[in-house]
Amino acid sequence: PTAPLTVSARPYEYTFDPATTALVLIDMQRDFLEPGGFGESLGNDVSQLRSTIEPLAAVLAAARAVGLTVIHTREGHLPDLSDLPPAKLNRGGATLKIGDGGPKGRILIRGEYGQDIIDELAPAEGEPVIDKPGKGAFYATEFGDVLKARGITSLVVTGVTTEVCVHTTVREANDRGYECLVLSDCVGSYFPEFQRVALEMIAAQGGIFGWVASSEQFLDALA
Ligand code: C5J
Repeated sequence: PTAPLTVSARPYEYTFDPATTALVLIDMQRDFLEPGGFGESLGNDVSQLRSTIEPLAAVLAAARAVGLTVIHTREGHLPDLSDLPPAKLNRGGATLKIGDGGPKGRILIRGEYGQDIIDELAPAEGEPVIDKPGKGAFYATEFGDVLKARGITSLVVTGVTTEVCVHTTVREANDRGYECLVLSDCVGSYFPEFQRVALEMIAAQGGIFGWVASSEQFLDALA
């Protein structure tokens, strides 16, 4: 066992044992972060999310250096769309729907170029990559089993988008007993006001879903 570390965070200090903590990178995919993908087809300005890449790359490097478990997720669907309910397909009024052909391949389809993780944060050998059909990382995936098998009890959560897949995953995780720290500059939203409020919602009411800290505060704790 390693010594617990403490991060200055909201609403109060977050203490974690690196041996039982995973850094989770949610859906840092070309389809959300680059032009021509799902995010842009929904009418969003993808440049809004790109400020997360640099701080997250620094956190990823530091996590790897200290041997923290690193887990990536990718939102996406099977090529035959059998895991895509109409309740998801028909959301959003997009110009391109999930499964349609776009400049980076079929939108949010597993195996397509646009559905994969951006080069800057490419998974390293041995890091689990969880393919998920929903917003939350636990729904219809092996994520929970991977965490249990590795004895993980705390999650440092990053990725996009803050109010959608990050929030859903943090809520699912908290209900399952995981302590979640969300890194404020390593999560991104297409809507600045959603970003601010989504982070406040996590730390409000004594940390109803978890804790919030900056990447700098987290890196200070790891140093
Ligand atoms: C969305 C996500 N926003 N990864 N997905 O549809 O947040």
